[in-house]
Amino acid sequence: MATNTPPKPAKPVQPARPAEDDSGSVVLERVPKKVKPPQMYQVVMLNDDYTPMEFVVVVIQEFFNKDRETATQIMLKIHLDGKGVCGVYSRDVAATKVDQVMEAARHAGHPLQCVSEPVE
Ligand code: TYC
Repeated sequence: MATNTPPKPAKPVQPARPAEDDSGSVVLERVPKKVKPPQMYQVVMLNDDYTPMEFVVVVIQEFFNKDRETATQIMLKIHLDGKGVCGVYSRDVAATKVDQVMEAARHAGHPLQCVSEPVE
């Protein structure tokens, strides 16, 4: 899926359900909340024929906090496979990474593209 996927609407909080205690009084039982971990998003970089390899390596090092060795491996995977995951983040952080990469590429005059997509 592409970058600007709207967040899923939050489910309503689980209501307390009415019940009766031993004396017949109506009481509200606490229902345990079902808490799920937040949806995570992977930042995927796409290959193109024009962006220099060195630029991609530096971008991956700078914005995804990878050492040069790891950044080079990720860049080569993108170059060979057409795309590759640079990191996995919460929705807002992933969107910020995409913006940072796209702005750096635009500023340098390279066509490098990057998207975020929900992790399955
Ligand atoms: N294919 C580019 C080249 O040969 C290098 C490249 C790698 C570009 C990864 C983009 O996301 C990318 N110069």
